[in-house]
Amino acid sequence: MKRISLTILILLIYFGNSLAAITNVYGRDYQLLNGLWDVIVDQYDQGQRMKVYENKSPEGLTDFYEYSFKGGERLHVPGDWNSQSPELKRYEGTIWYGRPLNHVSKPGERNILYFNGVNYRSNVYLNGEKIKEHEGGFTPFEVDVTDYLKNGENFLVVEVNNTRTPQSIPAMAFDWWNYGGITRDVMMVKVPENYIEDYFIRLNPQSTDIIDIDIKMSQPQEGIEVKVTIPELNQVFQGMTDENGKIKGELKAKKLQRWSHENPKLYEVIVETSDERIVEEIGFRNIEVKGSQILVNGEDQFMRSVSFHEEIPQRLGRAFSQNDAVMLINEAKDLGVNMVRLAHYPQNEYIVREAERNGILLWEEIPVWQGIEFTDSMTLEKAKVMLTEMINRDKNRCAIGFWSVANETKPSPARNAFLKELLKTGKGIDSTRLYTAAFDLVEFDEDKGLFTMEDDFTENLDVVGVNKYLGWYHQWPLDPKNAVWEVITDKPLIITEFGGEALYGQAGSRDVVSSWSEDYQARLYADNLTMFENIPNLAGVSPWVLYDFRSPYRFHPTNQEGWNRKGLVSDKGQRKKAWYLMRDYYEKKKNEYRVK
Ligand code: GCB
Repeated sequence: MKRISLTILILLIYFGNSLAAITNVYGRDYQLLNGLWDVIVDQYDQGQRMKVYENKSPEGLTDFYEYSFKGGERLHVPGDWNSQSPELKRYEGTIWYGRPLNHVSKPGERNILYFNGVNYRSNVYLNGEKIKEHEGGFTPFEVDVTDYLKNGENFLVVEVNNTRTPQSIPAMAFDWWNYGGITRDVMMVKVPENYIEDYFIRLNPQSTDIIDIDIKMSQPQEGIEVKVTIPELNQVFQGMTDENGKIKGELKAKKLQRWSHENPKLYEVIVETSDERIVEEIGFRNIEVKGSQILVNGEDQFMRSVSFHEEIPQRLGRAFSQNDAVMLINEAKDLGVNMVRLAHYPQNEYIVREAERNGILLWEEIPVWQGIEFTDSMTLEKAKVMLTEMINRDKNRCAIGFWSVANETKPSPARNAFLKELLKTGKGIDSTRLYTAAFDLVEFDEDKGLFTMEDDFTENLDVVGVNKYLGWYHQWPLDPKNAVWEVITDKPLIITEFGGEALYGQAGSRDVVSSWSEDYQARLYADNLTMFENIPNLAGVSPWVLYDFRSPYRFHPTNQEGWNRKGLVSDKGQRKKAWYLMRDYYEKKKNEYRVK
């Protein structure tokens, strides 16, 4: 009993104030804290002992400190550290970031310091005092700093550490670069004393014209009037908060045009109180499952997808800006996609919003990627926090069609319990999306002569993703045109990964895997596309992967050199032969599934 309560206490201290709650930071009054920050590279983790967060300078003749933020290295924020200096290319450890912060307090104004993404652990200090800790590299976190700020100059310090550990998510090894640093925008968001903390505005899943509204103020105060206006639809909702500071309501919008791939209609939505006005663009659409079909706005749709990492291969670094988002989304669009699987973690908001503007549905997932400690209760709490932060950030984005809780996990009671908890957490916040996960469990059953899969956990999901590398990690057990699948037949199945490696420009035999040639890769694609015709419940495919990406997993000295070469497009942006096959396949699928 004692032990249990102690664990709970530790979890509460650790995660209790971790959750980013504020919705739509980019629609608010904010100041970017981007730019060059002073840094201290702390390879041996001595900064805590030296209290570098106090940012002291010597006073008197006998005083000295063996550190200083001033006059040393500087790093760009946002930006991973690995791409900013050759010495930091493979760095895994601690870097201290520091910067001055000027402040003039205004009556009735609160200041929320908001980090869009820091990989992986962060400790935040303001004027020498620790004000926040956070774990997780791909979701935002915030801290109300109003009471810590003084007028004039303040000093902000963030200790960032990207050391891999067995209890991290992702854990010890993963097939992408472990970029460290303050990789996304840092903002100071200015809000009134009692502000609109959170809202969830979406189409009622059972209707084509009822918009459901949930609003939560930062303080549990009754009787605050909140208004939601959609000018183009001539709709206004007005409500009063209850004693918890919450409002529930709905709008009926007869002439609503639903967001779709063909017409990604977004409406200006204004959420306001007498003290605050937030302007936002929101789309409205339905997504549901019927048998083995995925219906978008009631129409059976084939998911023509592709995956990419949050990486600009040409720059050898993490994507972090609107320009980066445009580059990635445009390359995906050229392939003819109507969906993107954001691999393998929530990517920055620029990417999500750019996809939405382009009518691209998104599969968003947390980095529960192989090797996770499913028996560890702290790990589960971390995963829940990540899922919550992801859903809180993006629940108003109609582009999000799928929340995925895991990639390539193996059945076990501990795994099942862990993932079930995640589904419960997710659905507790948002029950309007399809819940899913990707598995690599499909095998060829010699006796039946069929591809099958065993994993009872899939019963809990709306859609099942399958990663299967036939022609690469697995040999074909039979001619692709005779390769029939009987896999979770009562649900929609998306092939969430398939593919093989090729070096752009490398010619070789289309029959030899080890040729690492474009010719072999194209043949592998042709074979897989042939097999896909024999998957009765196939609702979409997502080749792995759009771009070659960097990965310390990949040792081959001439063909890989630290790159996963499964890209349809090379790291320099050149399209490989398989790209053209995929584009033609998607053109064909688009015509087969044309929206009436
Ligand atoms: C997978 C993983 C993905 C890897 C890929 C590969 O199954 O989900 O993260 O990058 O295989 O290339 O092996």
